[in-house]
Amino acid sequence: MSLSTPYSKLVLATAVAAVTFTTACKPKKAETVISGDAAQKVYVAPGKLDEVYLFASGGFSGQVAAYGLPSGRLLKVIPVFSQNPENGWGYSEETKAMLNTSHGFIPWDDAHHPQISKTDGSDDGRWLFINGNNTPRIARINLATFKTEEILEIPNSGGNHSSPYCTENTEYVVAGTRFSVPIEGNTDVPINTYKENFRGALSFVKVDPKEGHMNIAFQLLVPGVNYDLARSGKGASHGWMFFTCYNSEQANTLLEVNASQRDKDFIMAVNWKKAEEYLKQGKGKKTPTTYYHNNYDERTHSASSKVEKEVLTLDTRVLKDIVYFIPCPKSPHGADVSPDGESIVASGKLAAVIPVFSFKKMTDAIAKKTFESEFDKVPVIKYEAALAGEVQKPGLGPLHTEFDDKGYAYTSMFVSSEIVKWKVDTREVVDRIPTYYSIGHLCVVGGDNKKPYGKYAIALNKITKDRYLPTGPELTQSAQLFDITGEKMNLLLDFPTIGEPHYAQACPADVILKNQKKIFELSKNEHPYAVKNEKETKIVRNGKRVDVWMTAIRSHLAPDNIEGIKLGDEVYFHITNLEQDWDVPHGFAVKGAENAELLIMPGETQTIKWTPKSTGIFPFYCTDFCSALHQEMQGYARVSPANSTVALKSGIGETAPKNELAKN
Ligand SMILES: [Cu+2]
Repeated sequence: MSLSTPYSKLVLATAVAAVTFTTACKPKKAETVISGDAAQKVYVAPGKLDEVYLFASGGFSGQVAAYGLPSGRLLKVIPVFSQNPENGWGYSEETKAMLNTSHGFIPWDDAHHPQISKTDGSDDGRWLFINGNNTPRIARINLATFKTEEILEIPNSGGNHSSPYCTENTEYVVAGTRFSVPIEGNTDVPINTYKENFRGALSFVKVDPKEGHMNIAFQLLVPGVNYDLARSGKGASHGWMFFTCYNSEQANTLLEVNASQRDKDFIMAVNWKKAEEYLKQGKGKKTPTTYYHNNYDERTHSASSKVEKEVLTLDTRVLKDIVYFIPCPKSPHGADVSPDGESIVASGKLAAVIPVFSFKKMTDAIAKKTFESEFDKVPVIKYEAALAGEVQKPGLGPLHTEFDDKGYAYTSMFVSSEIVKWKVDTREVVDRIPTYYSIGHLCVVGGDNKKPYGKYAIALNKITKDRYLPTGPELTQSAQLFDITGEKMNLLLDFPTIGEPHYAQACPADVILKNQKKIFELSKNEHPYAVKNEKETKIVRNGKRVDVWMTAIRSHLAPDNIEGIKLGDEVYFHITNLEQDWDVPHGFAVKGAENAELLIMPGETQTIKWTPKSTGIFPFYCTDFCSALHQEMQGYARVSPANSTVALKSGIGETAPKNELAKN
């Protein structure tokens, strides 16, 4: 079977056959689908900048990667939920607090869905939000600094997968739980009491419009099923969110079989404006829980953790006109909203059609109570009453849809490994192109905006058999770039990615470039151990704790000779980078330190903790090649026995310590 197999044969394949399809079939001559001018279209000449930023999740790496398009060049890995030895994230004393949770220090997670903050339904380039799946969290990255500034734990959730999605003006980032779990009262219950005791929670996280700070405004307690991807309404449907859910069978074991019984699961339509009204009327209930809220303060270059003790909840069994179900075939993965906000596209992974719902028809149906039933006290709208129409014969395994600027939708087909282009108003399929292989999400530049940029679609693939030089049992993960400016889609480029490029968002480079921060102003550095010039450097003992106020500037560290540290001491090197010039970080590493090295931006102060394990002379040095004399940017720390008489001294040049030998 080749990827050009006609649809009529493909549609006969069962889901089981489909799984084998992903590994058994590969195009014989994949390279021939590249058109002649593809190389020119992705060539970015030396010294020229890419046109688009692509932010892709690192999946199981817990990080985010920034790529330039159309070149596919990796620009930066932004550490988020996982420690990162490239710059000391999660190792430096200032950043450890960012990884605190109610389960303790969690230095690794699974990150899936980057989302650029929005103003009037378009990417504004200020922040990038991303979810931590395993220990439910949302992170906010500042796109002026490409640093993670905030991590908020999400309570009452199991698997923060359906997250984080911005509303039209980033009023909220919204997070749905993947696994329903027991929430209130006794949570130590038999697993097979799922139907009685398990519930879902949808979290609405308020975003401060100036600083971006996040707070959980409220949680909606919803029926116990599995929640999957979501999108906010926009334009006509602003004020609503659309989540897909699966496992409406409410099974708790062998979901592969037990959660595929029903023909249809649901889209949950959430009227969050209505929820806000109920909150104003005081109908929210304070529910005790524990979750961590970690903030990185750019003035002190330091993070702190706060423990939150309650959330406001609204129960949809009691307040019945906040949420509605729309039936949706079959094991739906995501609901995507067209640029005008009128069409809600559902992707049922096992469905043979793509249903497109009409926001207007849906609200009419709600007004007329055209319901077919209730599910856990939530009204279920009649399928036909909300349906605008179905995309017929789209392919196998529709998974995720994004939109361009010309009225077309692009749907990834996981099972038949292709992107299908169709017209939003007529729902007619107009083009299809293979992906290599097993595309999950796709991304169109600005593809979830009110005004998409279009031009490129990016496939985020799961499997890359035969596409790259092999690297042992695990091959590189990969994205593919398609030109979507013409009637026909054209493959331009494959490029390897870090981790799993689960989902990505892309926006024109200008949107990000205009905000770039080049240095941290030294004069505004409020870090408690900051020093503004070399004369202020010093070393202080307090019991067994030794603090070193150190500076780095091309091409020396001050002090560079330290004596009088004793075995059993804990040494804290606080290094301030005195440079005030773009792209001149310094690094710091000391022999035997358990932590990774630090990378310190111009004007910033960062701290590494070092507990020497033996006596002797320990070199330290700058780890970031910063000048012709970078190799000379070094120093020595002397560690003496615990009972030594060597005095604590430090200095540089003329002031370097001249201690005598210890007398024992
Ligand atoms: Cu250096």
